[in-house]
Amino acid sequence: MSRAFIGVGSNEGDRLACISTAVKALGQTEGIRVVQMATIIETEPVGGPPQGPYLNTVVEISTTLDPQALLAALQHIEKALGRVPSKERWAPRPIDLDILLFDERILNTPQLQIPHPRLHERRFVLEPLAQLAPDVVHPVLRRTVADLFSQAFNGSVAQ
Ligand code: A4P
Ligand code: MG
Repeated sequence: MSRAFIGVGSNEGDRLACISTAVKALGQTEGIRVVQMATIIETEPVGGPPQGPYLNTVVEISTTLDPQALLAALQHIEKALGRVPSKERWAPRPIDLDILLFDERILNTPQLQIPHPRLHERRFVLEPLAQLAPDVVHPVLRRTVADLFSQAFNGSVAQ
């Protein structure tokens, strides 16, 4: 059984409904159990073309899937929620599901990088992740999530 954290974002359509449908679908996927979900926060878009604000959160799961099978499951849910592949990077989307951390695994293939390569520079990821797992250690940077958050944003973890 592995412990993984999934970054969840939406900035198109009924954002709250998209997130709740996606999290429900995650929990209904064979081999995935949803353990906990962070507070949903509204965030300004980072990068990409001009677009509306996001709702973001992070979900902790326990899973028997390997990272590639988990990615396939996430992409299946994204597609079911009406996400169409975009040529443009960081385009608006009804749902984005990213693997942030997967145990202490480090993976660098063209299809899948774990930890997520931009995790440590993004408030919309670090804030909800720090709420769920402040003591989890980033296996490449060798810092806790709480450390990464306070270092990047001078933030303190809400209790
Ligand atoms: N991929 C590689 N590693 C991973 C991983 N750890 N988890 C590959 C998930 N996918 C991974 O992703 C493109 C490809 O990344 C996938 O086919 C997979 O093989 P995508 O979801 O289709 O495209 P994307 O999300 O536009 O690209 P990318 O580079 O993953 O974007 P980011 O860096 O995740 O940024 N601003 C706010 N406020 N909130 C957001 O949620 N999100 C983004 C997307 C930009 N700005 C944002 C937000
Ligand atoms: Mg993505």
